[in-house]
Amino acid sequence: MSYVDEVYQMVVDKNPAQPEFHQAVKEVLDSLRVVIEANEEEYRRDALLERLVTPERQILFRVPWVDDKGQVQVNNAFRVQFNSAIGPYKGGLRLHPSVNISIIKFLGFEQIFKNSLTGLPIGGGKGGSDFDPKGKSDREIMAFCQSFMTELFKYIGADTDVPAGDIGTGAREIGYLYGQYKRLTGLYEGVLTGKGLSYGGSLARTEATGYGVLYITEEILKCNGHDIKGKTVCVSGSGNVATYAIQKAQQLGAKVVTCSDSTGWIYDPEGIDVDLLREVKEVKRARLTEYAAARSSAEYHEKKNGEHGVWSVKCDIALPCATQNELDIEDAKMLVANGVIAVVEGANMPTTMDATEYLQSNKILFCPGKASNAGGVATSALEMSQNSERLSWTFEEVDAKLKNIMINIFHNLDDAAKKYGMEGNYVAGANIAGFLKVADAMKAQGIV
Ligand code: NDP
Ligand code: 2IT
Repeated sequence: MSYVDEVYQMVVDKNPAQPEFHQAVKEVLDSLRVVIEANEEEYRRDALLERLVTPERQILFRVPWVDDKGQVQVNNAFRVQFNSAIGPYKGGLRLHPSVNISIIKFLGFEQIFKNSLTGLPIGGGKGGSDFDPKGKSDREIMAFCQSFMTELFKYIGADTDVPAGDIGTGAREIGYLYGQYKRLTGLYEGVLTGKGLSYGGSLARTEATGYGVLYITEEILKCNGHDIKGKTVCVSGSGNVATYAIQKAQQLGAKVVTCSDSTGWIYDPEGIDVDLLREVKEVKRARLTEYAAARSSAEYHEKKNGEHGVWSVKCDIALPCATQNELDIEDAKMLVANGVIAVVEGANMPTTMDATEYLQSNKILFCPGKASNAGGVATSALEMSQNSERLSWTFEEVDAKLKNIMINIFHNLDDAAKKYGMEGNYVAGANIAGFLKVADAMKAQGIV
């Protein structure tokens, strides 16, 4: 058995019932084969892959809190500090009922390579809880966040581990988490990113992930002889990433005709009205039915199992921005049949492995999330820099840096794919480029 296959088998055997983690490891290791085989003796001797797939530290804890009825609730919470070879652990906190150790480990593993691709000094980590923020009062959200931080604060710090937002964790949650960290430690430091602008947040961090997806999309299209202007775009999701992906796509002259949430999706042939979407989702925290009710050009479709949702709409560019494994092989076939040119992932691992292979074998430009959604964490790292120097940069300054980072990411992964004989395979390019820096740092730091 090859070294890659042995390590993958070890991951499956040692981490049973963690399908998302297995999937993320398989995708990365498979595309690293050429690099691993060229250095097999050294990597085997140093157990480099075994160390890479094993988190440095996993913290599992309970979060008790009291709901508005006086009932005590208990949630499971996680922080996986995966790899600190190139910098302090960095990665978001996901709050969603589906959260478990498999999901946090897949996200933490992906984050290692993503953070490496940004070119900034940040290691990989991820955390979260199976707490469901939907339908909770502000007081309940605060009670949960304070209890969560009362345990988490022991393990994080501006130079050790810096959490941020992810699904279900936005500005409100980061604020409550920050307040409790400060109260417990007495430290006013950049321990979280995605903070509000009045207490150390960075301009453009809110927009960064979605904007970054579009900056890289624009560059990919340009380098392959296409122009984003005038293209039709299908987006899934209607949260932080989706909203600002839609906004930037429109600013670049594309027309975005769909968005979705966990219960349904919108087809709006006149183009999604971002201001209305923000009002419905960010202010009212309501369902997309409210968007449809307020806009005559929009059709609302209830989500149904076995149907393709937003991927059934004809488009040139597809941007999955909701959650993992939301775009499967049947969706991929539908997109290809409808003439899609590019699929660029805004979410983490939204495309199943067979769908990815199908898109690639049909010569669709396919960019994996660890490259295309890296603008969020990159701007988080810029927030850390601003906190360290106790200054804040203008929106234009941060946005220009973000754009530059996204363009560099594309050229790094494109070059890596070419160098290893896989031109146009951006999955392999991203994994190889991300891996090489981390492997080099791990080697230099010895067996730790
Ligand atoms: P939000 O919580 O702001 O939005 C998530 C969106 O996805 C909502 O529309 C939500 O619908 C939908 N969604 C979530 N879970 C599911 C599910 N299980 N099935 C169907 N729909 C679902 O999260 P973000 O926009 O921040 O994150 C979206 C994706 O982008 C995630 O994969 C995240 O890991 C990734 N990401 C986020 C970054 C960031 O900076 N925020 C950076 C890089 C990647 P509903 O409202 O009904 O729950
Ligand atoms: O998946 C991700 O990159 C994020 N949720 C953002 C992480 C961060 O630290 O900004």
